[in-house]
Amino acid sequence: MNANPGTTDREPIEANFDGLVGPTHQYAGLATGNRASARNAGLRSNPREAALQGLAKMRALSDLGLAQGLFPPQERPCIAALRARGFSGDDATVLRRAQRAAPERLVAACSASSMWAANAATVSPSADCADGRVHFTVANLASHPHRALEAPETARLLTTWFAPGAHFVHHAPLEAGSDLAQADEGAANQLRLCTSHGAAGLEVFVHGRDENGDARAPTEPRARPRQTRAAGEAIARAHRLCPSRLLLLRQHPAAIAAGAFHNDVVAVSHRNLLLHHEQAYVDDRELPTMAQAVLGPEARLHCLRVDAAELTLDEAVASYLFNSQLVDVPGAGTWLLCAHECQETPRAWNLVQRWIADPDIPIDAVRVFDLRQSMRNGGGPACLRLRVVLTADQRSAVHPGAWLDAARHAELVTWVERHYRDRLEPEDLADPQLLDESRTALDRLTRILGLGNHYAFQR
Ligand code: SUG
Repeated sequence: MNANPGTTDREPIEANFDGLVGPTHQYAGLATGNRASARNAGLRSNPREAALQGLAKMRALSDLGLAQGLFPPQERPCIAALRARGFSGDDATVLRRAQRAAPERLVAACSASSMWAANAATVSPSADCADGRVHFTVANLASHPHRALEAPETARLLTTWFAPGAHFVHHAPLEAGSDLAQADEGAANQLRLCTSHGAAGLEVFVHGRDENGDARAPTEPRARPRQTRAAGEAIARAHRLCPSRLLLLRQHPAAIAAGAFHNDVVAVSHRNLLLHHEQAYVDDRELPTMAQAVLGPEARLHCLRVDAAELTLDEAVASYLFNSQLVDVPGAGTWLLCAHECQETPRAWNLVQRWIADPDIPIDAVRVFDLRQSMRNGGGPACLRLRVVLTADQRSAVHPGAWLDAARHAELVTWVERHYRDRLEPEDLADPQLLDESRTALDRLTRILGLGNHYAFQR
């Protein structure tokens, strides 16, 4: 396995680490404010197709010459979470009892939500941090029980892939607090603007709620913000970010109510380019000035603000246009990687065509991905990946099992085809056979990736 796919020079690169979809991928309607999750609750899912769709995206990026990594799925069903709720007996009994007495706990304990790696952590490149190391803060995902379960295993994985020491620093998930005052959903609410990935950048942390609001306050669920300002402040301190290169922005309540439960549903940044909906923020007037100051007077900043007249918030959420990935393809410029739903939303697709045709806008090509299995739960291309900027030395310090190339892709496709079901109904979740299949699959995966005894059931 080539641990250094892509460019050969020593320029820092941006690597994408995608969450591999797990064998219990399902539609449980668990996510407040997420329209797709609510709309598709109870549908039959296809975990095999979901995993293959995700792997196809990873393979495509790797084939384009980008550094592509992956995060293995988490252990689900999470029997420990059910035992912690007082369910006892052997594992099959725990599943049965939970299904009878607390079905909502069972579905949460089965969610494959760790696939949305943009929510795994907030990452600051070493160029932004006073100690010159890459900082990670695991997201506590405290606003939803099925997502809060992810944090401990995410922390274990990140320290395996990025060994703490000279290059990487890891921070535990923030204490969320009883009023969720430090609720944190990771990089999905972080933007970064810079001249090149290796240069110091402006980090923008986006929140839906400041210290005066309680996430449990009786607002309409779909308008309930998930991320807090206090979380951004705490992360900025922990990561040792420079205050002049930090901006905290408030999400517009209209965007949250329309289904932008994370900022990455209405905005995406890539080096000196920011693409966002005009209703993304309450007040973003400071952003261009601060970004220009960080980039320097010579640098060109592209802030592409899409008016509601061109694309409504509803269209933005339906198309997931702003959840596209923007990547530098070696020798071929900047590409926008979008979901099928973007192509199927006429005004979103027109915008993409216009941007590509405009020589003044640094987007050169578009590529469309079929991620429908994930999209039905509100997870688009950008949700599925965590970006990590790495210097050449940092890159060679990453665990070799973390990377995906054509050979590993082929191995994982065979693995998925052998171990994943092609249909899963809500009532299947308590099937002890599914637990067995999932554990067998994950056990094999740890061998493929050289992960050791990563999962609790292996220890
Ligand atoms: O937290 N959906 C996820 C989708 C996360 C998308 N991530 C980003 N935007 N970065 C969520 O809302 C749905 C699970 C279910 O209903 O079964 C869910 O958790």
